[in-house]
Amino acid sequence: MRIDIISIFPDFFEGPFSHSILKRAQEKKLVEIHIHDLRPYSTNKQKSVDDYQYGGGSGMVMNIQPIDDCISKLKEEREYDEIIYLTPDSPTLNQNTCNNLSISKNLIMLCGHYKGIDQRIRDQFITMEVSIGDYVLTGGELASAVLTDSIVRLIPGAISDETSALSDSFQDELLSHPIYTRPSDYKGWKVPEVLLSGNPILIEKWREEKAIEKTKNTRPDLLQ
Ligand code: 6GU
Repeated sequence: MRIDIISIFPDFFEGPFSHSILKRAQEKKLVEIHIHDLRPYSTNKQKSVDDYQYGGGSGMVMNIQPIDDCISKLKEEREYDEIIYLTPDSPTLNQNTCNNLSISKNLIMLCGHYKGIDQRIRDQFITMEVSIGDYVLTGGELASAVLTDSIVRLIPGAISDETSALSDSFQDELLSHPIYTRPSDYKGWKVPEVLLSGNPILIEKWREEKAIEKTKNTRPDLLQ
């Protein structure tokens, strides 16, 4: 998989993609992540990438030209499965969308800033719009890092224990059951007896009950 991220803060991504599973997935060549600084694409003298809003109103709008040139150049080089714009005024990301995107070959993610991008970019280029939740971030960078993480971990081989991605919360519409590790007794706080029983049938039954109980209490909407 190849992911091209377009941003006016390219340095932002030095952190999120250089650790743990995302780092290893790149080392194993399961994914190539390319960050594109939008500013050099601007053809005006000040290299500006935003301007005032037609019709008035507070907040700047990202210009068409630098984004057009950047996306057009990328599209000349390869075909993209999706050109994604990260913005809060979009459908909310869920596990199903992550699963679908995880089988893509090439993806572009465009990070919005200020009030947003010129609508004509959305009309002409964007094939998919994603929000990561009902709250507002200062820009699309964090959102694209979240989206990238959620997709890359699903690429076969990215997680050493593949069954672990399958038993994630949300993969089967249930939240995860509680988990424990050693010691079995810490300051008198004990691990549930059944997990020490060695009986896989009882353990599976307990985990399912706990997952349902957890989902009922925390996210009843998932059980609808
Ligand atoms: Cl994708 N962008 C911004 N700026 N804020 C958000 C978001 C995206 N998703 C939720 N909040």
